Amino acid sequence: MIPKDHPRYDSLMTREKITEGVEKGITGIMGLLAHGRGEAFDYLIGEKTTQSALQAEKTAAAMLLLAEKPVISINGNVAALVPEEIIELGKLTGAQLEVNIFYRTEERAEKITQHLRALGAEIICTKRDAAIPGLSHERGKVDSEGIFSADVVLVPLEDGDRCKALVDMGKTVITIDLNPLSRTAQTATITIADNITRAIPGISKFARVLKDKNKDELRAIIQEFDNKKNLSESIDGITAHLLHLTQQYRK
Ligand code: PTJ
Repeated sequence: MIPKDHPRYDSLMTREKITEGVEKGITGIMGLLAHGRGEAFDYLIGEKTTQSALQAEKTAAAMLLLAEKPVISINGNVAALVPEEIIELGKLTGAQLEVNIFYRTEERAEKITQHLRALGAEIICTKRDAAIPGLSHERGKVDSEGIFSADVVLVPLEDGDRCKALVDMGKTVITIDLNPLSRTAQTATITIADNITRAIPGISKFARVLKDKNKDELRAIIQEFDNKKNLSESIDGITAHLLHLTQQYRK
């Protein structure tokens, strides 16, 4: 039991969720490695949502709301960390949910689906009857009525190869990845360099505000956004945070 007044309470609770996910068979063992990497990058940005991430979250909300067919891809880490928040975002933006895991086993995919259903997810795309071109057999299988035919896909904590293959299909790809240097971060249409535990509620918050705006206002938000510039600002954010820390140590 982690005491609430522990200075690292939030971070430790997030760890508990990931390890529980592994115990329940929802999260893959590789998910622990990915989580550790995420934690390290979160330290580097100061464990807070930066201005550049906020801008990316706002743009992502506008894109999901403008999409004809938005889909949110869910893997083992996402299902363990933010299942309710993802379901809420889907409802707010009209996005369908699809379980799409990298280290695939049927058993784990089924457990994630059941986990989401138990928490109130209504429609989950579960077919694997279409293939993303350019990806080897198992890793490329998706639902023809889900990711395959989506115009906008939110793929948090995604592998770089699959992210690129989705972009190559002409889709608008939004990713959430604390590492602004990752291939996924570099390849996606929009990269949100923030912890998924903050990013999903952040996108939902913007979606609630933006859902009553007209389409031109949403388009204007998207047009203003430049992913390369935003990524460079994310890296600048890390540099500035480190500089601030070194100055404190030198005092
Ligand atoms: O459940 P599966 O089989 O689909 O597997 C999921 C993982 C995440 C294990 C798989 O997609 C994978 O191996 O991903 P990578 O290539 O390790 O990339 C995950 C990225 O997410 C890394 O760049 C991490 O820094 C980042 N990351 C990890 N935890 C978080 C995160 N980004 C945002 N929020 C986090 N909590």
